[in-house]
Amino acid sequence: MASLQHSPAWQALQQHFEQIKDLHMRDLFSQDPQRFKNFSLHFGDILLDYSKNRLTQETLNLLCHLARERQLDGWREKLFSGEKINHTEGRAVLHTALRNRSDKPVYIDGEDVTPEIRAMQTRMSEIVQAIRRREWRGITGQPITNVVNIGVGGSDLGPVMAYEALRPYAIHDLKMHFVSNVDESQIADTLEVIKPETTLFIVVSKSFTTQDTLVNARTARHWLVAGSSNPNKVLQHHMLAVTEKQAAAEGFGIPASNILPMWDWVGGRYSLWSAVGLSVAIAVGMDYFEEMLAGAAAMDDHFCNTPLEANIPVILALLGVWYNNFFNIHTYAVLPYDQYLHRLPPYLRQQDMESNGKRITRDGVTVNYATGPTIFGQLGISGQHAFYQLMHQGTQIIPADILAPVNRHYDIPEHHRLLLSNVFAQTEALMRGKTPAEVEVELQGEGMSQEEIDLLLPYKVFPGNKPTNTILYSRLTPKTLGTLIAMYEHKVFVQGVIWDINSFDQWGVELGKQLARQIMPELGTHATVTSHDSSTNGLINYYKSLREPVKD
Ligand code: G6Q
Repeated sequence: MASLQHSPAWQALQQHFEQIKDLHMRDLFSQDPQRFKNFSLHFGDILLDYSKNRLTQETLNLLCHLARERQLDGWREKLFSGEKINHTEGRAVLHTALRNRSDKPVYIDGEDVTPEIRAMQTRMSEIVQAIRRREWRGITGQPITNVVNIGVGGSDLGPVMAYEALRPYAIHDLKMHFVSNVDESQIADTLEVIKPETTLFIVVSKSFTTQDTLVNARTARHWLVAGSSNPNKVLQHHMLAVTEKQAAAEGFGIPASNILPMWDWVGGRYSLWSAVGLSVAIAVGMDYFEEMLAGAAAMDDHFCNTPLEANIPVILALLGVWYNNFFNIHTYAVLPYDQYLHRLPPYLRQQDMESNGKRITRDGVTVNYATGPTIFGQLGISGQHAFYQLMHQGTQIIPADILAPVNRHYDIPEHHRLLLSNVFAQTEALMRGKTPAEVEVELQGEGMSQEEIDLLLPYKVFPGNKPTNTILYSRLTPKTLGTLIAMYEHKVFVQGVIWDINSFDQWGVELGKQLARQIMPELGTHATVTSHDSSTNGLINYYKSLREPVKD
């Protein structure tokens, strides 16, 4: 296969880009009254409108040609069939098996993993029901009222995002907490509002070696067992683990019956579908959790069986490639207009940036093209009053996904229509902009003199031509959430295939961890540190000079 930039499809796209790069979307819309129809897709109750992008039918054809040329079909087959496509770690990538609703076997090294998955789901279901029915009791016989998920990265961002997204489905007499930060403030604040007798901790760590998680788990254990004559019994009632390393969790004091499995073929940032989602299942119940899995499975089916031109994750991925590699735009915004999706941007930031923040191809060569972009975002409605200024009138172009529910969870008049009017207004404004002639007429209408108009006009012009995808869905149900998350997972996968990188390892998070392990003992002494560069030495020594005595 030709290297990416020398491939015929890439070259054709490069030529095509030169022809269309200056087209304005205003003109594309006025030339084609069917543009919305031609560039939008439906899946279930989800609509993807991608007509407000800088593309023509030819762009789309060439992008799909690129995907075919990069053998997307073959890679998709490898993903779903359990081939070890995470080649740097020698692992299969089978988070899709966790939501496979059929009983079709899924083999890894010749062994069907479906029975193990079903056993995990059965155990999850038993735990969820026992807690929700108040049958799982604390050591003093009181029911559990607070659940604390201790985990970080992939063992935190997915659960907290999904829990927040599904709050309308959660029971109210169980409070969920998420502790991820080694900064003791987070666990200290959490412990302040809960009681040991009524709290259950879930320590989520695939490796059971992550220092951030272990230090929080030790603090939680200490708090739980303080003054107890039978710490093992306390942990039996108050601490669970989700991990691949059962022995390490048992060594920590968590009884085997309280440990749910993980597998090396599930990457941390793709693990929400496993027992890593236990906190979500406890909050919303196993039925809704399974609906979320079903929503994801439906998207898996769409991804596997829909022609590329109508395949939602494929289209999203190709648009990303179009901007990243041809327009040289390396930023991308996720802007939900749905309060319950307020944790989606940080979740997708990890999913995308940890997966495709790579610069070495599958053949070990350094790429000479851009790979994963910088992802940022927050609730769109708040962003409008803040950073949208740069999106409208700054010097950069930031393509954005705008997500919004058509229907609301609460029946309070006025709010939802106001919210949605902003969704439509923003995408229109970003696309159309405002021309000097339009500004002039507007200012004249306000009664301004020509002199005042001349002064103000350049500041009031909006260039427009800013791309957005609008994703509308009926309501954020568990099923819709599952579908949307799987859609983004597959989008990231497709981009990894095009860029010829391994989206499933994350060596880049290692170096800082290694150095922290070296620095930790240096912080425990009074000796001046000289073993690093002058900045790092200077910072450590400044820390030592100001540090107040603490018990460690
Ligand atoms: C995700 C990453 C990373 C990981 C955390 C927690 O894909 O690998 O975010 O999830 O470092 O790891 P543990 O679950 O092993 O504690």
